[in-house]
Amino acid sequence: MPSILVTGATGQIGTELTLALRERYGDDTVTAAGHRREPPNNLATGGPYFSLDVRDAAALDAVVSQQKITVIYHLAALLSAVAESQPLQAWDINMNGLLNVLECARKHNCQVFFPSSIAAFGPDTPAFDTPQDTVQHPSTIYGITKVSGELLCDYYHRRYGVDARGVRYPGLISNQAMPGGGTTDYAVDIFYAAVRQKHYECFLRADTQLDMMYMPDAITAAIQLMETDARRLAHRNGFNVTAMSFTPAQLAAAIQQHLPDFTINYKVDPLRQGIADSWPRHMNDSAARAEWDWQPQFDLPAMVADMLAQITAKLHNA
Ligand code: AKB
Repeated sequence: MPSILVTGATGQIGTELTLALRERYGDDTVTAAGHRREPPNNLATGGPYFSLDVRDAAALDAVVSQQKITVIYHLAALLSAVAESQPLQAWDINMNGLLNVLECARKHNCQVFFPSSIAAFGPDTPAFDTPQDTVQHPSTIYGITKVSGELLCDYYHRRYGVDARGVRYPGLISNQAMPGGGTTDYAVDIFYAAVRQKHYECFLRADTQLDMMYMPDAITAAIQLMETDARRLAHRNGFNVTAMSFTPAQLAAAIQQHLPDFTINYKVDPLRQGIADSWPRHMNDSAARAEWDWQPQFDLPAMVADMLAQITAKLHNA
């Protein structure tokens, strides 16, 4: 049985991943570590929980030693828009945090999951059918930390044999912990606004097409990749994965299928629009499909139906 540590456990991915891992492997075998946000009750009391800043190498090492950790899902990071407003802090958290995790993994022989992003690509990357192996010249500090992270994980595998693996996530849509400071956050915010006030003011242009994924598929991707027999993997880090690709106008139209009164207007935020315009529109994820059987379950209509049902119930019970 693995003994797992999830860093960034109170974040958008971490909250749901921790609960899914506890369900799969047992509550006591999954240690959650968060830093900036208060942990929700089910995270803090459902299994081991530590308050941990991943930049503190000694504190990280102490948790890994004490809990006899064998697998680290390293999710602690600043997202694209907030990183752009604090580039030095983004570098510090995203790069030094990862370096500490990889050093710990080297020392304690742990497997590592590192989430890269569509942000690891830049304006000169092919925007459609974006290949697995292609030009990576990101123009944001977040993207620079993501492409550097992919390379660092590959380096630790080649040089020290650390079993580091990862995917390039698209925008993630979820209904438990809110995302914070990302460019694709509109695709979550829109659902809360649709249920609460039947109107949303979108900070991206109507025609901004981006890859997206519903959180249950994102969780499956991480666990499935980590459990794949290493002999199948020609790549290790930065697997392109996507489930759907749409624009804000298309998402609004899908919501209107359920809520005909829903309306949207656009007030473009130049920072986040500039970031979105530098990312690919639709990635090719055939390497993930071939090497570890990646297969998303949710397309746009299925995701919208589930999101509206979950958020309606959540706001009703609040
Ligand atoms: C963001 O918008 O910053 C993230 C991402 C695509 O990595 N959701």
